[in-house]
Amino acid sequence: MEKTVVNSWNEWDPLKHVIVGRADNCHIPPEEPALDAKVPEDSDMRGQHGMRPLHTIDLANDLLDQFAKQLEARGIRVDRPTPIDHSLPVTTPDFHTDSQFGCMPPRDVLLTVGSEILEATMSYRCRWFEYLNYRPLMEQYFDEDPNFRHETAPKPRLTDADYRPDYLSEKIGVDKRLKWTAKKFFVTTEVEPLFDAADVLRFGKDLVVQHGFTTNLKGIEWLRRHFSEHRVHPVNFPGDPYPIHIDATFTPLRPGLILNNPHRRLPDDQRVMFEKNGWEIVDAAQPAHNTPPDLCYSSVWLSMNVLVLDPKTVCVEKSEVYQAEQMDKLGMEVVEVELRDAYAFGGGLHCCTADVYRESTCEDYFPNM
Ligand code: DAV
Repeated sequence: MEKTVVNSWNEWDPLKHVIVGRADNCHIPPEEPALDAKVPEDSDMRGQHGMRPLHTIDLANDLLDQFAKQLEARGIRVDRPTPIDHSLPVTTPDFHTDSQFGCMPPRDVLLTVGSEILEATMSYRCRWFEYLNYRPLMEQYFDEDPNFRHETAPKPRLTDADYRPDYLSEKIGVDKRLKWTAKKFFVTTEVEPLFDAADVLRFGKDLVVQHGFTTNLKGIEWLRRHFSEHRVHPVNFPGDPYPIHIDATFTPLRPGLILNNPHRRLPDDQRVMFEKNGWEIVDAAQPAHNTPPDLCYSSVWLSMNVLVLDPKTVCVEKSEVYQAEQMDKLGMEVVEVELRDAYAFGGGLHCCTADVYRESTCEDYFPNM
């Protein structure tokens, strides 16, 4: 077997080793404050919880297996998590929830920066133990790569004090949500550091972190102190009524080029660092669908949740024809991957993967600050 190397500094350098999630035993978690704030008010998921229908799990797993095979055929090593029993409740001295979630989106939990993989605090109670799905892999990498740094962020208490009660109402309405999110009045408070790994984008020496429902300012401050050799930039995207995770909003494709969701544009004052350094931010193509699949948390903008294999090659979901067309125009070779029937399990092609190794070094792409 090839030597195991944990190392990845950005979102685009040649991918050599990756984790692809699994849909096994995935649950719709019971209501809890942070999750309620995220589930769209008209969603078919409101008021139901429990294991997802078995035939949908099987279908999602087929697609994830097929994606893993496609990557392997391109010479990329693929590892898979070991699913824990997501039906088990979680009880800590501070909270209780009747079930957990799943392990389809490793990107939400694992943040790879250089030779480190950091387990995020997470911000939903049902995701408190999600890192356990990946522990067998972390233990293996620890044994196989003497330079691998396995880190974990302080486990949050996730008491009610972490969540704004204003968001508990089921009938807030999109207008009010947009006003609140524009003011950065998010569901999470600033009692303790909270972040999901999928709110972070890696640009070599710079980390760009979305402040929103799943990551608070204290979480960003924790990341700043933790990655003390990096520059950490908080960003937010007014226009998103449910701001969780940056990867259907802002998608770097290669040095100098980023796709931005046209409904969630980066505000002018936050564009300065990109403009000063010759980075182009272009509107992403329209999604091919008007609605997300059934029982899905994410928006139709999973169209731009792509996995870059190298600065010239990108995996795009097969039905997302407009996104693929735009990639082609931008000079990227498109690898079509069928994944839409797995979206409901935690997201798209970027969500369902986590970097282990990209052939990359820590570069400074923003010398003019
Ligand atoms: O647009 O619903 C999805 C991101 C999932 N990691 C959205 C964000």
